[in-house]
Amino acid sequence: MTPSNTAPANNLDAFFMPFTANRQFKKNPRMLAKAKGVHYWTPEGRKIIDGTAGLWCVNAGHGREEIKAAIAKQLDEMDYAPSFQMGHPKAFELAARHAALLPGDLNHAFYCNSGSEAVDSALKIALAFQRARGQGTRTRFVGRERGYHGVGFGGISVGGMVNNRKWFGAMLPGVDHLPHTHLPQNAFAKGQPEHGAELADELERIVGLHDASNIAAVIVEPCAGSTGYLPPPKGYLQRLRQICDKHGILLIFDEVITGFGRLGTGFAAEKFGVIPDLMTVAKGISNATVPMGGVFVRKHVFDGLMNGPENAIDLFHGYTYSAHPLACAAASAVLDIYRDENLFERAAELSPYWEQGVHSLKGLPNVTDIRNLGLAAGIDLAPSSAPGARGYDAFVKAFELGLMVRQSGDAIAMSPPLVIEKAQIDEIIDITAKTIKAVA
Ligand code: PXG
Ligand code: PLP
Repeated sequence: MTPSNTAPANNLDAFFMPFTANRQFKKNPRMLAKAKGVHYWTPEGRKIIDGTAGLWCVNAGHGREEIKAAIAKQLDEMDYAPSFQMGHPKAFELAARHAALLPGDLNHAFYCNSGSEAVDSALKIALAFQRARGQGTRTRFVGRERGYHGVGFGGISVGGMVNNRKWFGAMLPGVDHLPHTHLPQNAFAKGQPEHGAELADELERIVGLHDASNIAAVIVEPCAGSTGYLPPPKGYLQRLRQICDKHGILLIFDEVITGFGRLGTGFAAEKFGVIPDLMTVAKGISNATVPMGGVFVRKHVFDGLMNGPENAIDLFHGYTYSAHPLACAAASAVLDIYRDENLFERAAELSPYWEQGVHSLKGLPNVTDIRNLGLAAGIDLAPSSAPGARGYDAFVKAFELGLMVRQSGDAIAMSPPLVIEKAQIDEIIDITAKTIKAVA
């Protein structure tokens, strides 16, 4: 059959929507047709303030002309080039720029097309590194409860979101999970909570069970995003780093959400002064204009993989679209924006105002916890008829009232674009308050 243009208008049936209640949505769709700055518009022209930077990804705001121009120019020059045994200049330029931006000696960049691919790539780099240094028995991974590391089989294996795992049978063998860090005694903590650094010591217990000689890497989100935003307890990440160092275990930070400014620094690694051996990124790397992900790798890991004969392939892994020219052009233009508009500093400057705003919601009906760090926050609501029902109602209500939020169970998460203005933060808080009251 040749493609036809006679598809019936308004037929929503064919698109199998990701992470969506398809039948429910199609009965009462929420459509987006246009975006600029910190706003979306529905096809009917209703304006929605973007409280979530899309899906935590449009850090520099929507419709950036500079990115559009860079993508258009690249498309004009060269649409696509392979990166297996050949290359194109923009990939090398971008990697050098990322290396210069990253803390410590995270000096090498592997590129892919999403956070899920970044996680799979990082897990494979960790295994290959351990094997290359003669420690091929190190095949186990350690993740954390409530962690989100995308939807590949590697990512769901180390991830800790029950619904993302329970349907899919056998996953990677040899994975343990650290306990999550959401402690009741930290409720309504502003910024990093006081309690819970000792939860990192669970890694010692896992090492005691399996022996360090069998463990390749630990992967955590430095600040858990998808599960409803859980900033790390004070001292927790430092402790994890120390235990990994003691046992020769690689530490992977999944910075798909925290990377590129969300915490008011380039990366969470900088914010917390803890340098992981590998870092995964996506989302803000290209401001979500062209799909892109990456793994940033420290010198000792990269060097460890360069120890074979010079004519041997160093890593048997890569994607057709690794370092896609359009993604590289977009990512480079985004770096210019982050630099020229000081957006990471801007996020840091706005975060006390944001903190004050979100914590002003304490005391509203059913609000059981509020967490914040940088320019993001999580708000827990007490469950209503069924788990997740109140959270979903809040998400729908907020959209009706002109605000986009994210829902995870009965938690609401918010992470506005870093270009947000104070008056727009006020508007987000105001609509959130109305929403919470409306779903009481
Ligand atoms: N790691 C982390 C820490 C993430 O947050 C991924 C990996 C996977 O990235 P991709 O590009 O494959 O989706 C993510 C993605 C939400 C939400 O509602 C969060 C994500 C994606 C979609 C929705 O919180 N995080
Ligand atoms: N499936 C088939 C049949 C392929 O040929 C390829 C790539 O060549 C892939 C999957 C992987 O696609 P990608 O490199 O875009 O991840």
